[in-house]
Amino acid sequence: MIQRYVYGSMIETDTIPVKPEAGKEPLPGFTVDEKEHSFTYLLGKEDRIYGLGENVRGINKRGWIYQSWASDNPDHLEDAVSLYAAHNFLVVDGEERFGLFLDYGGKVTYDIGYTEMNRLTIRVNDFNLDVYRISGDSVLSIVHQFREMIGRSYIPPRWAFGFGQSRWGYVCEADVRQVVRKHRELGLPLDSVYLDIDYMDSYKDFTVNQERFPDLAGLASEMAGQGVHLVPIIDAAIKKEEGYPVSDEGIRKGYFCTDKDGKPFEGAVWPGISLFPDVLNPEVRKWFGSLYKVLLDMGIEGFWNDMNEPSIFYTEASLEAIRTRLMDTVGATPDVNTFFELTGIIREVFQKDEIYDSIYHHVNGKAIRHTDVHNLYGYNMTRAAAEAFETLAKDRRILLFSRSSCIGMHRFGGTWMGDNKSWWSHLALNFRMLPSLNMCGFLYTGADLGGFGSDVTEDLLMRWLELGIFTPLMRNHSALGTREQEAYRFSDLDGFRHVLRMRYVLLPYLYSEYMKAALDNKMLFRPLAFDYPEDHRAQETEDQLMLGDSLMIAPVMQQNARGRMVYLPESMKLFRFSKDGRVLETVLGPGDHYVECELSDVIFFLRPDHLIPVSFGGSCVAEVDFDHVHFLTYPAGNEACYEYYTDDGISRQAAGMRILYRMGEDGEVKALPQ
Ligand code: MIG
Repeated sequence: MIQRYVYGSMIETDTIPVKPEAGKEPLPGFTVDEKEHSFTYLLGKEDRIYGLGENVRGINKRGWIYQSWASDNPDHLEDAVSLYAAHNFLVVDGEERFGLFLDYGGKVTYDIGYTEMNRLTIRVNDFNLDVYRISGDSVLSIVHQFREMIGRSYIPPRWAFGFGQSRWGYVCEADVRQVVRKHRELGLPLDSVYLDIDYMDSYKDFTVNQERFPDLAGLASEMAGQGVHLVPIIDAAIKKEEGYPVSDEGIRKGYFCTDKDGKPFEGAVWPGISLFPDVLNPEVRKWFGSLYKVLLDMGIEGFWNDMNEPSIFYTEASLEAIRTRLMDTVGATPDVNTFFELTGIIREVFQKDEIYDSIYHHVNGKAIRHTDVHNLYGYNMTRAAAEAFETLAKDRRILLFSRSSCIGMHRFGGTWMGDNKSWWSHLALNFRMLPSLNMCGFLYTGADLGGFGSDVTEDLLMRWLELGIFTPLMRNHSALGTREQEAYRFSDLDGFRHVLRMRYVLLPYLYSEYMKAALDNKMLFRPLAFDYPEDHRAQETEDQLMLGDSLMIAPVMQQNARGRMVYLPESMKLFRFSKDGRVLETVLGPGDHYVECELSDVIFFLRPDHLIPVSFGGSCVAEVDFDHVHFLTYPAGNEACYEYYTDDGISRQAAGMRILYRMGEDGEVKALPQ
């Protein structure tokens, strides 16, 4: 059951395609303080809080303050309160059980047992929002109802489930060719190479640097011949430059966000002083989306949208304030306090709230302060592209994912988890975000495998890939200046080859489960607590996840570990695939087990009377045989069935087949007649 509550009058977000009627009675269980702009709920001692999509900390969110405020925070530690996206959906599970969604584009603070351990206080910036309360008899039913309401999740082309190699630092054709050649020569599977900002001319969107990429269309088709897709980045900010058509036309037509006087707002990002397309305005969205055509026409079939929080390094005004402050120190003898103040002053300019306060959108003739809709920016940039693709690429799916997002964007594209670090703690953090993102409709997601910032180690990359083989987006990405982290840079080539190949072996299952999750509004990754709600140990397990109908995953996320403890809520069959071809299958009873997992081993667990369709792999998705699958099985006395979804992997309609496979008494798995 979903109930809608209206407070003031919200700025439309287009998150919910068909809104239920609003009720008149007050929001049950909450104290609503209109002056404080807050909603307060008393938490039971054992209540668990799930959700908030992309954010820091645990699967159970209790015990911290979180903020919905899309932020560019490449150095996030445990004390961050928000990351790149803003996802306003949570579920309280305990004495009562309900979901809560805030339809709102501004800043929201969730004090979940931080100020007081038994108090949940949600505070919004201004009191104009819709709140939805969803009740149900399980967390999964609540999430399902929510997902039905917000609409179907984005479906990428099937090749986007292949392995992608990326680095901020591939600056020319030769760099791209080298990556592909290395992968093909060494038998490392590969489906895509990502182009970061250096493919552009002076960081200008929709341009190509003619010296470094003299023939991008030619390169794209050469790569297609090798089963590889090029995926260029598009940044939110448009370089302000006379003679650059995007800048000129946008200025002429009034398509950029403005300052309070109605002049185009200028902020500095990679291209230098830049303008920000007013993508909240439908006409601008149409225009901005149409610009992608230039790259589609070159044979490009996928994009990643970056910097769309939007990230703004500084403005002229904020620089001037720094200059003035620094000038004050000339000739003076600064004391220690001044010294520390000065070290912070430049850094603090970055993404300052005051900058956002000075930006305006213009929608339907009305000016809207950016601060009130900040979290909707990345969503609408990505929506602009997706809506354009509906006509520019009528019949086929285009890969599209975004750094910033808000619920609603899940219909238009996927998301990656933004800049992380080559840290074991970020591997674990990225793992824990998978189910919370799924709750919010984001199914096509994954992290920068190996970590974006800082220097990776061989074992961290291997372990991260061992998680990555299960995430829909499987991309190794790293930052300029960090240690090179392509798999072929390291010594255990057999290990990396084995791990990457396992992705392709598992693809029939992974794709089938992804598609069913998208089409049926289900979660792909679930905390154990959602599947085994009565099991106290399951409720506390945050380093294992259910994946689709049949699997549980428990990756090794600790350095120098050669295995790990795994908790089984029921009996399961452990599979361990080693690089020398050995496959171990052992049934383990419920309870705790130490499971060995050498550095390049791939382990997972199969539920009783469940099946997993697998293939013999391939060096790219096109080589995987989805029509003739075979099965990993764990017969445990009952009928074991699997509903296998398959389609052509590219049509927009995604009108595939669902084939029911059943395992007979003899252990043979056969398709049931349709
Ligand atoms: O300020 O384009 O998250 O993936 O490599 C950094 C360069 C800008 C941030 C993205 C990252 C990308 C990088 N970008």
